[in-house]
Amino acid sequence: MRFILILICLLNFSAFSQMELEWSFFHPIKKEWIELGTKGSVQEALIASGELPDPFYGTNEEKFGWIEEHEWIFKSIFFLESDISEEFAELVFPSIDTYARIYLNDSLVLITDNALIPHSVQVKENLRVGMNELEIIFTPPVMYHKDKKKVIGYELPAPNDVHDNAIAPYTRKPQYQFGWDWALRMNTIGLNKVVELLRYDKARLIGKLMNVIELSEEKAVLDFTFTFNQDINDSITCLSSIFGAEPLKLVNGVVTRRIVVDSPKLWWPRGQGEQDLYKDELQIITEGGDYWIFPMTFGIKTSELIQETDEWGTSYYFKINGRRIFAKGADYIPQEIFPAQVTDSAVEAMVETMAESNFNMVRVWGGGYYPDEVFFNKCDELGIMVWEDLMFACAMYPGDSVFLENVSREFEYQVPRIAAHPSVVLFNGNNEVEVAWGNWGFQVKYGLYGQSARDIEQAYDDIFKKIAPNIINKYTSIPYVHTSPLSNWGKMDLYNHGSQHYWGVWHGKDPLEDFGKKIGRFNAEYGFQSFPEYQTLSSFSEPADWDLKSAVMKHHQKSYVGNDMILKHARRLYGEPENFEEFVYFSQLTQAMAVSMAVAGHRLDAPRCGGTLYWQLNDCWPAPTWSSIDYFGNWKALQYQMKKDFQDVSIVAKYNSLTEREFFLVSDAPDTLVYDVVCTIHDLKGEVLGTRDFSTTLKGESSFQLDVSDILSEPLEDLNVLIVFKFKDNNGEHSYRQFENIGKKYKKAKCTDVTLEITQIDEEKRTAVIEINADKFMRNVWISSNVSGVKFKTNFEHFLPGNHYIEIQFEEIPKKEDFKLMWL
Ligand code: BMA
Repeated sequence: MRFILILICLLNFSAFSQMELEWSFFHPIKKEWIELGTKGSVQEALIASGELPDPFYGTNEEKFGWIEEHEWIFKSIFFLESDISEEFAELVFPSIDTYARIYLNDSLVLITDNALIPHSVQVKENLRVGMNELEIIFTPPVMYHKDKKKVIGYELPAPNDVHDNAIAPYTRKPQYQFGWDWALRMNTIGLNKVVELLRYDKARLIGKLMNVIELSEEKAVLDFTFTFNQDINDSITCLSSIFGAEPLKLVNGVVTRRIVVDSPKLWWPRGQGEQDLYKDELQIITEGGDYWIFPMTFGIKTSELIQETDEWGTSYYFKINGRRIFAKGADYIPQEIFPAQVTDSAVEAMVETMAESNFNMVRVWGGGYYPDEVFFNKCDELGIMVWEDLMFACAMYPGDSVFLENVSREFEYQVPRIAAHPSVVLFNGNNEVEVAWGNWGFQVKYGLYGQSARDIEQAYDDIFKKIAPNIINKYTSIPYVHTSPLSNWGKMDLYNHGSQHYWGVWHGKDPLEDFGKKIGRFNAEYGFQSFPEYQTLSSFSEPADWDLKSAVMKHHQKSYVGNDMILKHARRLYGEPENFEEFVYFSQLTQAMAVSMAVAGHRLDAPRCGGTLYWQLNDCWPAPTWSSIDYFGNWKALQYQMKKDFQDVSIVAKYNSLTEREFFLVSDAPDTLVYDVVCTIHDLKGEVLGTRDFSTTLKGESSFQLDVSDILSEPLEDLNVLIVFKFKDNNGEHSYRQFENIGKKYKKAKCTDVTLEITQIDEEKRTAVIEINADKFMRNVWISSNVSGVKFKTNFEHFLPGNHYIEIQFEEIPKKEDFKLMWL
């Protein structure tokens, strides 16, 4: 048992100590105790003990269902040498999953019902000198809600919950763990975070929030609010290392200090300015002599969501610090199916990837959990705007008083914590709850008419139109919208109003090129699936499974639409894949093309369009999904494509049809600048057939057509050429974009035409350069590695004959045999 004692010398010498508890749990069938460690779930412990296999491999997921049919008893035994001399002894459960009764030395001390918030209880009276026994009895959600229908008389729609007893919406637990169209079902039971026994003499500071009340160039009016876990009422001095001292009153454990900052430094999204963060050190001293000292980092910005009637319909765009900003990014889902396994460094790496890929926004999607501080801190630092969903998705939710009180507690905890971060620009009530009720046929499927329908609508209004906005407005000026999308896909006029999740290609029958044509006022979701690379496929399958019809591939495809949709569109673009390997490659190219078409359409549609967030950035297990980065962090073709398409100043291709496209220089940079673009058209041997120079002045969110149609005397459509654009972006950096134009008589280069060498290995920096020599033109060259930890700076580029260099980063010194090339 780890025991950490931190003594802090304060005015009145109060102590603070933390003890991390270790657990074991009782196996209800084997009737034995199993070690858990300090955190984790029953499922993870049974994998670690060898009783259960890797749940991602093959169809192993099916071996985990029985766990939900038993109650699980956890036990922690800890020793206290002497009486507790401190004033308080508190047990803190930062994320207990989910329905639990907690007994300390045989007394029931706490009952929990929400894995999305911390729970804590004062236990000084229940502790004793010597051995102490803490016991938790977990009831799995399916058992806890076995009588759900009896309770309210009808069933709440929960189409993603794959259990016969679908109860996801009744349970305040990450909804994706009940099954999703990109996730296995893994209904964890246990402790997502470490449980601690805290001992201390004075109240604990449990909340620090800064809210921007007013902002202009001359001044910012800010309210700082500090919250303690005890109802203290006292006169205090609040001393800030930036703003000096002020006498104030602490009322019921809460104090607010108003500060006026002259000529404030602002926090801007990346690409728009600096991410200025103030680093303050605060001290609060009560008249009674209690004393707290703590750091506080904050950033000053305002955010507005502009929803106005205009010439097209109803707008939906963000203004940060009064400036309109076009949002670019993706939807973020939990990084692991087991929340306890997400590490801070993995979260930071994910946010760094967003910045590297030129995102300026991420949407935290509502079927997961509220991210930890590390996520928001990194977004603050790197200038990634956060659109934060409240955790509700694709189901109808209960409206009884127990549930409403539960979600109120959840918002009361999460909203001020999250709102304290300058990167957060929007709270959104839920993912697709309203659109589901209106369009997914729930009424017929679940027989919801009359009173039951009215109850469901009332619950919706109570949660998303009353409780959530009231709590959000109480703490922050960050805007709130009750749902996303506000408008469904379908009829053309629907694209003129508010936020949009465009699923017409995947869930409908629209052709791929509609991605660039059906454009909402703000595109918060749209996407296309692909398969992850071979190394990832090998982690859960054998070569014998590499067939779309194999049990393993079918098992990993969780979307009802299925693998045939990928094949259908891939075939249309690239022809019949010769083998599974080629299918995987085509799937990634098709996905990159689909989303790229959409992004070009969206960027060129500004100011009608206010932003573009594709579905989905990442994965929580290895499988074919809509992600652009696979479970192991490998970039798919889409991620490389987005890095280019999202550059603040970029060249994008607008597809009028699959064969007809136009090129545009597009800018989101705030400054007005002159751009010079050189276009060169090469034949596939590399000879220059023609060039043209373009020059234009662009001012934020504007574009300029680069008409290349008459550079050559023949129509481009009939030629096999490579079109290359070179330009300097708004930061003066050299950029280039290349687009192949392949007509009919095209012959793919043979393997004998290509060589690969590894050069410039730098063992210290862990970098190298891969040199590829091609005798013939190679289209969409995909280089992948069969050892993990290799990162390619560029990928899926077109190569004219000659030498090409790809910078890589590695973990282990790479060998040439580790790499594999595919091309068209
Ligand atoms: C939207 C998302 C997710 C889903 C995705 C793909 O509905 O909000 O629920 O995974 O589409 O179907």
